[in-house]
Amino acid sequence: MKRSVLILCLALSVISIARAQDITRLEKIGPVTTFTKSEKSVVFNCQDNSQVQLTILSPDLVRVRASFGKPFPTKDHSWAIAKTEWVTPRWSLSETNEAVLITTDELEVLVRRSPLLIEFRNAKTHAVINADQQPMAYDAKGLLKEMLFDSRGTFVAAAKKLGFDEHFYGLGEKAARLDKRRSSFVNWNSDTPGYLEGRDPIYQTIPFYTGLQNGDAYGIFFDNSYRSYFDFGKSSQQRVWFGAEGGELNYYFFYGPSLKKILSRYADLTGHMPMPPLWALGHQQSRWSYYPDTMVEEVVSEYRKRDLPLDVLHLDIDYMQGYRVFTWDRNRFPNPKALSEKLARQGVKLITIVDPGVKQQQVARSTAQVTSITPELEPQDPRYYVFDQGLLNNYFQKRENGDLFVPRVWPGESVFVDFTLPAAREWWGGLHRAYTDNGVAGIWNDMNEPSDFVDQTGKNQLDVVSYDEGEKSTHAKNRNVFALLMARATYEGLERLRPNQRPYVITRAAYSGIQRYSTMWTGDTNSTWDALAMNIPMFTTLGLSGEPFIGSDVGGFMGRGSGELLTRAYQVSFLAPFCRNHKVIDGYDQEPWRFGKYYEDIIRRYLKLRYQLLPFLYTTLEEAHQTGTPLFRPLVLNYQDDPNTYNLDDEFVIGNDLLVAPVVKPDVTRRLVYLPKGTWYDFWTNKKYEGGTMINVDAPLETVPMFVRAGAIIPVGPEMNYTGEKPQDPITFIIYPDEQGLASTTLYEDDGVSPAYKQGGFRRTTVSVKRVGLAYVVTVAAPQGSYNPGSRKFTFVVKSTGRAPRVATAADSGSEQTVRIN
Ligand code: MIG
Repeated sequence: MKRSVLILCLALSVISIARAQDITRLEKIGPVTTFTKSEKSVVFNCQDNSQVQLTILSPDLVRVRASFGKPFPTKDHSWAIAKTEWVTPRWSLSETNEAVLITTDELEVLVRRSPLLIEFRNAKTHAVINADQQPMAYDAKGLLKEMLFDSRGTFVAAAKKLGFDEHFYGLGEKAARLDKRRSSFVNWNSDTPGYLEGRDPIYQTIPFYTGLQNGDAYGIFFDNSYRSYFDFGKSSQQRVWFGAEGGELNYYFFYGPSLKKILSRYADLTGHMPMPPLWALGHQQSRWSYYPDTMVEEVVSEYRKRDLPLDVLHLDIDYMQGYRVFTWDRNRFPNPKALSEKLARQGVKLITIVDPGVKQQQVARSTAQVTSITPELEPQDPRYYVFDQGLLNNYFQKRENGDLFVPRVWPGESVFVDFTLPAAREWWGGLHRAYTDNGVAGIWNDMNEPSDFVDQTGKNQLDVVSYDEGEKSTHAKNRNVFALLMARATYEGLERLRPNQRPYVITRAAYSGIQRYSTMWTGDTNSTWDALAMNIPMFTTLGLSGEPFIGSDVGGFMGRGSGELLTRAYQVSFLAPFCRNHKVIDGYDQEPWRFGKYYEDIIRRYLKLRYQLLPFLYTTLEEAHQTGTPLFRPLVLNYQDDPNTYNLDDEFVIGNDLLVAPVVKPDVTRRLVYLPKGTWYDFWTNKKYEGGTMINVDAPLETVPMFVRAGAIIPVGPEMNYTGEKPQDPITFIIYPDEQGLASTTLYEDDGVSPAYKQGGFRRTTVSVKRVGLAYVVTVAAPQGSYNPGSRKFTFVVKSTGRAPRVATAADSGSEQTVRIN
């Protein structure tokens, strides 16, 4: 009964929102009267006093801004943008009575004067890539007022023609399938435990998508942090539209034609993911919550006893004194430093959760200030140093009437920091000393939508004011960037506290640009097959949205799983960058051994394989850092000319070379696998397949179907139970020759911990192989970079069908060398 009422309410609200959002009723921007050209942009003045600005940032990147009914404000700021200074490329302008044409080496932007319509075309072929379906529009008459979060906003929107065969990717974390065609989405960071497919919005806001038609891709980043909407042809077959409940119509247009090129440009614009520490690629175990310290030790020793790989153990909210962030519960964790040292001897690091809610603890005026140098270890009654300091310095969010904003979260009545204040960010970052001094290796940001138990829609925060670079704006604008700024404060704090170590942060909520500061996980999933199946499109979609370091609670967070589900979940996540098993407080235990030896043995095998593949995974991760191309990819990213990949969301590729087709249904031991054109080797049997077709393969619980691209070389290291347990010696290059007998790769290595890689402290080793007669000749090029991995051996293994692999070994000479495999 309760459920059906809920469903009815949901259905009604969907219908009314759809009607409310008819953007054809909005006021269209007026026709162009005049325009002015400057060194990098063109400003169009319109009949209705609106202005439109096109800025040429690079030959494939143009920014479009519109200001309705008034000239542009002087302030132009976004928390998402990393690069504001671009070297203006060569471009030109020509005009006719009807239109103005802007041309770069790659793009033509045609601006029709009346009505004002923008069209993007390929500069070489003049083919239209993307065109306005109606002029940019705004809600001059307040038609949509009722649906706004904050009625003081003005809805702005742009509409594009929907291609008959156009496919859409991106928007970050969505509980949806890969291809977003004919669906619509809302962005409003929300705490949505146990979300199911179709639940929208969930935790993050990444207003960036790519469109792909006839193998040609473009991207649009609508950089507006207000609640935003994207409709990829759901409400109408004529148009795609996007809009927001306030702020500017401000978007960046990227031209590919390749998706990879768009992702690389998006990374330039919003920031490249820095290299995380190598240990972050290790297996991680979490639970809400492991305590006291002896329980933590028990879990770790169980891992070691059972010969299961583990690098990180997470402490969820119960390690704190009454959920006070930056404190330790002294009964549960009397000596956190000793604990972290003990774990370190077993190769395990600690990550602690940090929520944004600071317990509101009003103090008696007479009480003396805490002067301890380790306040995090002191009893926090009667004074809680974090609340004290924040209050004293005016760092907490306030309502418009000047009252402190008091949400209710885990510590009870709490306050939130105004992270738009630079001084508050610096203070918050510095507070992490409470962890780093105690040997904690990384920080896990949760509840940063920000979640408020009083009300999850944000209404309770409507009039909360943030400094916002002096703009003093309210929640409607700041909600979606709260987590980005909290992660930034955390990252920058860790950087200052431990300048010789790469910070490691995990976040639940986000806005575009988050990849500069944090990795992410997909929040409170269910321990169900449906939720597991969604891992694949969610991970690949995040990768296509500029977030390469992602993962999900392995086995699912809520509800009771099973051995089969957990095993299949590992067969998806053992190749995800973030591989952490985590479980809700009242759920059935889910560590790898909890369902018996049969499942544990299979899980062990995949975890061990992950650790062997670390040289390969790390190399692919570095590619994400450099180029923005994610590690965990949908096939369409590598094969965008192949329509068979456009909505394929039960397979993925790691980098360019390893295709994985997991089973995400119960009781299934065979499945269909689509292999793109080219030759593929079965990872387990070396059997060769010709791609471009669907094959039917065995997939018993022990085996996840995996295929290696012919022409690839996969570098692997020794088996390990934690990163750094052994030197990477030997590095084994597993060679999968193509039809011509060729294969190649470039291995990336660095020290795995320090920021030295930014100054050339890495080693790149290119290995190429060719068949000469019956033998194979391997050439190892002289390595690049100043990192020295020390003396070690290389092993070369040539895989071929139907015969034993051929092997040769040689010492790594540190310079160019040739090895013959007979
Ligand atoms: O209100 O810290 O998504 O991973 O275990 C729940 C307790 C708060 C939500 C996170 C989950 C975590 C839990 N948190």
